Amino acid sequence: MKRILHLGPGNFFRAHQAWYTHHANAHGNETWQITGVSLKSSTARDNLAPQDCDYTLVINSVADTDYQRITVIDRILVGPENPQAIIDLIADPATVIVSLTVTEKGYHIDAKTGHLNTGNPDIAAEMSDGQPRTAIGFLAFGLQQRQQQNADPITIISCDNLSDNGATLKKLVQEFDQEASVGLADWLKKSVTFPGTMVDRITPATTDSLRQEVHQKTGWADASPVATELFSEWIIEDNFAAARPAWDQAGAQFVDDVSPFEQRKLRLLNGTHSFLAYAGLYTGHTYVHEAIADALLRKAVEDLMLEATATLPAAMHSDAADYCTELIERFANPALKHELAQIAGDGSQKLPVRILSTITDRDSKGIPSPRAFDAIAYWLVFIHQRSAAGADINDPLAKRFAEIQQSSDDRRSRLSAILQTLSPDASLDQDRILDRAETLLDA
Ligand code: CS2
Repeated sequence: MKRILHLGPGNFFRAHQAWYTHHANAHGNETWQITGVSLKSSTARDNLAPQDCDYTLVINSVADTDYQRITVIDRILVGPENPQAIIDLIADPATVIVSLTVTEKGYHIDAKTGHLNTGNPDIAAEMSDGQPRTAIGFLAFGLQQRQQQNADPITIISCDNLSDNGATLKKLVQEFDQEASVGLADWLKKSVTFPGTMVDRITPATTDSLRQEVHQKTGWADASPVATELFSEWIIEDNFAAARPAWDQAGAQFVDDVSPFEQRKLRLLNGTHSFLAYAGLYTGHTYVHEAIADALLRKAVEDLMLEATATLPAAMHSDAADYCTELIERFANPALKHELAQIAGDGSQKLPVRILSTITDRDSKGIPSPRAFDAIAYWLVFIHQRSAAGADINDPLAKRFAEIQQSSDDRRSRLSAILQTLSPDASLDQDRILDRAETLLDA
């Protein structure tokens, strides 16, 4: 039995990687088990432990619903309760892969420099007291112990929506290593790989009505079912330091270069998702399928898809139209009940990757990006309106947004300060975005 240690055992991971691993076990020669690690809250462990970490994956196609019991997770550890147990597992030779879905903000990238944000209080604390708190800290200290104990090669896989997620994670671990003198540099080069990945499966948050549905249909009072769509895609750079599950037998693809697939997914799916979230909430919708049924929003999404497609590598052009048509069908799936508010969270971390990237690429060729500008303007309006109403904002920069709200009586300067948090390229036509946001606010 081989182990994957997975940081961030949330819904997306349970609909995606855990599902692939569960099905790969049925095909491969070797059984892989996944141990989950929650870095902050104990909720996943508290819900899953009493049911042996099994759960129901509810797969919603437009036509029907499939209820699959996934049995690949053996336990879930909670970082703050016993950090050493997690370090020991990273060092354990039975652990062959460490994977992550910790969301964009879990990487602690400084938006201005692109480097590890050593000013983050958790990163600074773990560097000074050697007690890991973040994914990067756990990796650095866990790899340090592995190097000292057995030095077996290991693969670290980021499954988050970052551009160049493998290389980015490697760079962050190297920067932590250098800054905190962990002593990993040579061994990292020799024995640790960080394959890039493109991950895709739309996975809403769990609701009480999903729990009731699962109970009714399967007879099992599952405390933690996960709903997802039928579509699933996982493209993985074939760069493993040691063994890997037969994920390809379950539908994943191993390729030499993930980046064209990753750019296409981030800019087309995630970019238009974020657009729909902010523009849809502004327009009064609650769910993605409602927003995409709104003719004006749908047209805007199609325009944004065209803007983004023009920035993709040539290899992605021939089937781009089919890809976009399928995306719109996926968004329109009413069974998913995917809340726009869920996608709207953490915009400060998501928009640079999903939208600014499209703008920057087009700007460099002198081509305007009106719909991508709109996406940023709707986000500005979202942050501005919520700040003004004193409502909670789910974003690591929430405190900064509250300060901006207090900083000036002038609306335009507050909007401009919010825009600065994205660290936009100096050449970006910011006035145009601000004008658009003001028009939306005055409408
Ligand atoms: C969404 C993603 O919440 C969001 O930001 O855009 O979680 C999206 O559903 C997945 O990346 C789909 O693969």
